[in-house]
Amino acid sequence: FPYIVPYSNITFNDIENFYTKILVTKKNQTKILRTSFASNISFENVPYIYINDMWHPVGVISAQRTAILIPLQGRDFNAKTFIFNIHAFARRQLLTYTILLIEQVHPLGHRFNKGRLFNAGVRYIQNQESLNITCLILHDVDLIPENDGNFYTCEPIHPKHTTIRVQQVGSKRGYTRYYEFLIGGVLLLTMDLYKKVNGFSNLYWGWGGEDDDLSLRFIQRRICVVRPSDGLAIYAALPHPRGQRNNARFNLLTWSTVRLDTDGFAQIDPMIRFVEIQKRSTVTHIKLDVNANE
Ligand code: BGN
Repeated sequence: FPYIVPYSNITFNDIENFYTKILVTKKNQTKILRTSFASNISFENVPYIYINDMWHPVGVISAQRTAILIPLQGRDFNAKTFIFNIHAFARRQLLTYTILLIEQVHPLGHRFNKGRLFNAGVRYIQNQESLNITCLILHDVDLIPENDGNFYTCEPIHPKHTTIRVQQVGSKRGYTRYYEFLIGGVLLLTMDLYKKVNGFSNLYWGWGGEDDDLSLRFIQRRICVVRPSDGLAIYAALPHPRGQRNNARFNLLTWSTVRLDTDGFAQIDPMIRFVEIQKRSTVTHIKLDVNANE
């Protein structure tokens, strides 16, 4: 039966306090740092209720039913900070939402395959029909949105890329801007759009390129990506050690569009095995073997 967790009792000020401080926990260290939180968007302090694996604002009907998908391998220290901050952010925007941690736990020591994790996460959502998700948010675990005007809503015919400017927490170098083509970091899109491009390629092992591959898929299907304005699309990046690079990424990208229909979401099932699904009110933690039957 539905129950309300302590979050629903906290006030606007509490949430804002949480938000202006980012907890960085790396191994045994815990630091509290301030971000450049600069919201001028007003909102009400609406209580939230957890029903059938989704968080709902009480007395409000959200326009969309949103799933926030976070692929990861290890990096628990980032995940905790992320979850803590993203709940408050989603509630200030009155979203009806669920958060899925999609973790690669097997094979052990194998390089990260973010594409497979996203494809698996979307398959899980599709199989849970009662969730009835209309908006997918593909989110890096180390990025915290800093402006409430950066709306986490899906556009009907355009994917939305929201990580335009990113600032390392604790760094004095200011915001970094990436290249026009980039869609990595945070991407919002409908289930229909995800299927239209056959999701992500399953072939990228290690850091880099899988997002550029998805970008090429959109171009091939003549789908334009939109972005919020510069001032709104700002993020704080949490510190973490570097992942192993994928040296095959340039070759893979060369032939990306040729593989669109035969390498992606439609082909994911035999490659994955759900090792464990842990449901908590704060997060559904899906643990995966991403190299099954290979
Ligand atoms: C790029 C990576 C992206 C990554 C961004 C931001 C590649 C492919 C080279 C053609 N792309 O360089 O995957 O999201 O940096 O860090 O490595």
